[in-house]
Amino acid sequence: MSDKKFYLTTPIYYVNARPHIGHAYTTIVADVLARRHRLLGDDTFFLTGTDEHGQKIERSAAAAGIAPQQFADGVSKSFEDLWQRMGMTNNAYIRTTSEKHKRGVQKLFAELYERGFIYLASYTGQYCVSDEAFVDVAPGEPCPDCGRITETLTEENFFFKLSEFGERIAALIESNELSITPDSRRNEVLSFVKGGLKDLSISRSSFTWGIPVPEPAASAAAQKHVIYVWLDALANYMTAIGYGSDDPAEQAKFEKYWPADLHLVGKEIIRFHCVYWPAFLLAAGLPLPKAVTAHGWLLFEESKMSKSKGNIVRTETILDAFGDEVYGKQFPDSTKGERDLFASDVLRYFLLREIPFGQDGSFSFDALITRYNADLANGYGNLVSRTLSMIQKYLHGEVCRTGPVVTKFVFPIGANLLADPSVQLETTNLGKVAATVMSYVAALDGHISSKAPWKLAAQDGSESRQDLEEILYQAAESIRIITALLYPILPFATAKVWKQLGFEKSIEQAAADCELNNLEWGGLKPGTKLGPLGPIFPRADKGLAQIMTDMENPAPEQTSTTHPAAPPRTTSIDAPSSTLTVGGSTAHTTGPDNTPSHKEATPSAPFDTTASQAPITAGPTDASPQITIDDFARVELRVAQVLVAERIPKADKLLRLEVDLGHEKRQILSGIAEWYTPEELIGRRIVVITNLAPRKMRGLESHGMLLAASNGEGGKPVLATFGEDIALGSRLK
Ligand code: ME8
Repeated sequence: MSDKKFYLTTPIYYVNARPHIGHAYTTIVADVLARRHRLLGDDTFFLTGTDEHGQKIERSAAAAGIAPQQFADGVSKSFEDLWQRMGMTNNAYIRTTSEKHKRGVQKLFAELYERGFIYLASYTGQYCVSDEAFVDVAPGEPCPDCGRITETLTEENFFFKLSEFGERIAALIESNELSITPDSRRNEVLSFVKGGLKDLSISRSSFTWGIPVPEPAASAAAQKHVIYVWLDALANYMTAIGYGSDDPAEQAKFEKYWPADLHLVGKEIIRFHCVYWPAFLLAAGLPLPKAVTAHGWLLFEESKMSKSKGNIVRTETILDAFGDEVYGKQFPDSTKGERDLFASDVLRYFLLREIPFGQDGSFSFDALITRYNADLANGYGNLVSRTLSMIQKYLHGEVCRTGPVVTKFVFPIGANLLADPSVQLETTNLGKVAATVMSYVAALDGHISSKAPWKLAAQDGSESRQDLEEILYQAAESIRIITALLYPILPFATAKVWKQLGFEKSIEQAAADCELNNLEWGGLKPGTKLGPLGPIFPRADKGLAQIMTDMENPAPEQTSTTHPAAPPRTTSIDAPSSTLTVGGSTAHTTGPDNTPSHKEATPSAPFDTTASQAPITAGPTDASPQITIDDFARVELRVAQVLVAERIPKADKLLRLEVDLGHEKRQILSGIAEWYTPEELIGRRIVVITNLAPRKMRGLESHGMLLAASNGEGGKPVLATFGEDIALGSRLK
């Protein structure tokens, strides 16, 4: 046992949609590191959880037609269930709607207020709901981080004196007291901090789904405020281990584990963790986390996999497909739990091996299958089964060594292994470990082939018998070491290999007893009887890629109609917005077989000026896939009034409109110039799709789309409008 503690965290995930493999990636990396630190003997605490407050969640719940708490309960459970299916070893699962968290956040806010770091002021500026971030852009301009539409806010807010902390934070980063890796992220944060920090709004008063600002600050404000969701969320790292609790046991836990040793995050939230969070902690007089490490993004079809873009791969697809089709077919009597853990190993290995840590990396089902077959089925798995079956066949299942010890070490698993940095699972070399270990597998395979134990077995005489024993001992002992090295990455599969090697103690217990850290040659004792043998990694058929693709894109009749908080499987909330067939437009939204296609996930629109595109027509056509009510709810349709309409020079088909949505005004470009004069549009109440990603045309941004129906193919589009009075901004549902 070491006398060190190791507290590591993942981001807490938003509950606006169910998990995808991007979330699994961070949680897998954290679990690998947690297992590694436990086997080193560190008192390890691994935290994950869900981020459940804020405007984004409030709106998602409203779109689903259920209360935010009920919505959050459903999605948070789908994250928690998934981590359980995957055998994650998190020590706690924090939910920001839990009472213990709310108490802790209010304590932190009150602390900052009492120490004079919070003041009340009025805020007018742009807010990106998707990132839950205040952004420094002009009205109408998109968010500089995610490119989505920003909203103009004018609110009474509590402000945090972030501007006072720039120099201290820069010094802490430069001295590495707050370590940020990789360097590119460290430089990004430093240049942001050195560019000057502005005070930060840390409350919201225009909606209610959040933790109320506590007294005495609350009484100082004219309105009711909820705490800004990022202050709320970041505090989870402390509330989960007892901050804000009256219980002495919880307080002791906080004393023991805080500060965090490592916050593991995706690169897009580095600023929140390396600027805002340290500033809050400095202001509250609390110790800072020791390190923040940012990984890159999993890309699918070249762009970041994200819930709102809809280009996601669900982890459950991989668990079900690899679990049932590969493991389940080999072991028909296996439990679902075993199949899940097997498939989880496959994904763990792939992500660590394939994605250079810190960089973006593409995901594809083909690559997953190819890597699995090459490294696990044909590589490690084959090495184990050929070695152990030779011991079974030639040595009656017993690891023997009756002759003189010929060699102590087998290339390249040599005496220097303990010191070899390329097999130490640290954040800096996560991707390399799997590659290095696989190079050992290949070398050992070659060594066995060159010594040809099967030839030795066919010869008579004690010398050839001793040589046979020696080479098989070397192979089995090398497998023990390789298996110990791979345990944090492949906990399920290595447990099976461990048993087959004949160890009575399970690999988990050996890890807990710090025995896996013993990479000294000779850990496998001569005389050890092998356990029952069997395949570890059955080969995966190439056809599995199609099975997984089909699972991600179910035929319309398979699409569930459950609400987003319901358990998987449905495309409902994760479906790409571009696959929604509003009013029956199909041409650009479905694949050839009429299933939603990731490839064609570029939003296409009726009057988004690419006049060749099919307009949204009235009424479903036969070609339209069915959508769920949740799909429909994702499209935000609102009543707007045209304030300005004008032609755009050199764009015959395009009009530039300014529309009033009640609480905000927007610019929209529309390809209706052939059918409508600007004059006949001004003053009309129309329907606008307001949550489309902005598009740039002729150097101008379009922030939305008008709704209309065409009279036949290519006929005049007629704008949807209202026969009765209706307030601007009202939502169509
Ligand atoms: O940002 N590739 O939550 P979130 C790799 N609630 N990792 C990805 C990924 C991708 N394509 N997509 C998501 C939030 N992730 C806040 C965090 S923490 C106090 C609050 C992973 O649901 C990655 O870790 O948007 C990323 O930082 C995180 O999920 C964002 O999850």
